[in-house]
Order: sequence, then structure tokens, then C-alpha cells
Amino acid sequence: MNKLIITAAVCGAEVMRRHTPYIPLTPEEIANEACLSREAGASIVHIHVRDQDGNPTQDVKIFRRVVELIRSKYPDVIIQVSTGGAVGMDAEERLQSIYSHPEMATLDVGTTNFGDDIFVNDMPLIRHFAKKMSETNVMPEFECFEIGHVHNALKVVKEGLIKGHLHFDFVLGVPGACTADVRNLIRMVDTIPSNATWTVSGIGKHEFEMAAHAIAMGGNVRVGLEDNIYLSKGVLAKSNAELVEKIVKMSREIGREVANPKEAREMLGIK
Ligand code: KMH
Ligand code: ZN
Repeated sequence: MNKLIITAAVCGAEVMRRHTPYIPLTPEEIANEACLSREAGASIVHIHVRDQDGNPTQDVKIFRRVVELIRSKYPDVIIQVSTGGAVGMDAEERLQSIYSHPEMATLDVGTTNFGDDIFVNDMPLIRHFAKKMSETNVMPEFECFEIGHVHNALKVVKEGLIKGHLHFDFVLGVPGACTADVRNLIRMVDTIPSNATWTVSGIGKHEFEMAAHAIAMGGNVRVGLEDNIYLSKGVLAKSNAELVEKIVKMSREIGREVANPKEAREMLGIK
């Protein structure tokens, strides 16, 4: 089996200090959590940023600062910025992040209910983001909250808007979207080309259960405070690194080694 690529989603857009005191908010805190995650075994860091009040923003200046801070310590870790941002942001606001010179960016490939909100990603937006990522040489990770999103991703690939290695993230367990059930995961995995790679993000209490399935199936895993704030039932994770460490342990226990950033770059076709 290939080595396991771990992605750390260190802060997201929704988790606030009232949910956990450990959520990083400033550029320094976010970069520090990314670096601690890298030390624990993550080879990709998924980055959102916050403004001075701790609210989500896609301000490219803040992304640049975080990217610079991470690279100054760990030039090898793969930086993946979010183009999802937060619900309600418009397309151009969301797209700013790709101009911070990351290796990767998320490409959300479909509209979904997102709790009480709607996270809008229609086909024109998806095509526009895909074109801009190709122009800026930023590799997309297709965020699929539903099975139909996988088909949308394959459609933009067929249209020639995305070239090169394909990498998917199956985000399962968002309230209002596809449930975190292994049968849903298998269906999604069976829908992507056999030479594509995939990871799973189990949301909330599903994080480790989905990770276990992905580790056993030969997929990859995303964890982090963006998706889940608990290390175990009722115990808050004090850092993203604790969540990454738990995945490393789970994987090694069943004999699957963890990829370092250099190996992850090779597996994903990133120079
Ligand atoms: N915050 C969510 C609405 C992404 O990073 O691309 C979108 C999100 C997905 O987190
Ligand atoms: Zn995100």
C-alpha cells in the first residue's frame, strides 16, 4: 500500500474561540499550528485565515503572511489554501487566496446545504476557479460533499480545464450533505479514475472512523480543528498536532507508513 498522506486543516472558517480555546486565529498562530502539524506527520496543510477580529477572510495579504511564516520554517510542507472561504463570500473574494503562491488550493465542485446555510458552487464558478488555478499553476484538490460533486469534477477535467494528476477530498458528515457512512465513501472512491488519489475528511465525531476506513482502503486522511475539535469523546484537542499524531499512530498500528512531504509531492505530482 502507498504511504499515507495526512492533511492538517488547522483552523477553517467556522470554528470560533467559543467552541474551543485552541483554534488558531492570528497569522502567527495559524502558521505555528501548521508547523506543529508538519512535525507530527502532516505533509499537506489546509489553510484558511482570519481577520483581526477572528472572523473568516480571504484577504490575500493575510494568506501571504501565513504562507511566508510556514515556508520560513518548513519549505517542504505542501501548502493548500482554501478557495471555499466561508458561506456567503463572493467568488472573487474567495479566489484571492490562490495569489499567495501555494502549491495547492481547494476547488469546491458543487453546491451543498451546509448546516442552515447554502454553500454555493455552481458550474460557472467551478470552471472559473479551475481556469485560474491552471493559469497560476496551483494544483486543485476537488472538495466533494456529495457524489454528484465527483461528476462535476470529472466534467471540468473532460472539458480540459484541469490537467495533470487528480486528487479528491471526500468531505463526509457535514450537516445537510452526504453522511459519513463507509458505503458513501466506497461509492465515491469507485467513481474516480483509478490513477487518481483521494483523501477523506470525516466531520465532527466521524473524523477518526472515516480515517480508519481510508487508512485500510489505501486512501489518505485529513484531520484538524476545522473538521473536529475533539481528540476523543469530551476531550478537546489542544493542538492540531494531537489529531495528526493520533492518525499516525492508527496508521502505523496496522502497518501503513506515513508519507513525508517529499514523498507526498511525488505521489501527487507536485514539483
Ligand atoms: N468553510 C466552508 C464553507 C474549502 O476550504 O474549500 C468551505 C470549506 C471548503 O471550508
Ligand atoms: Zn476548508
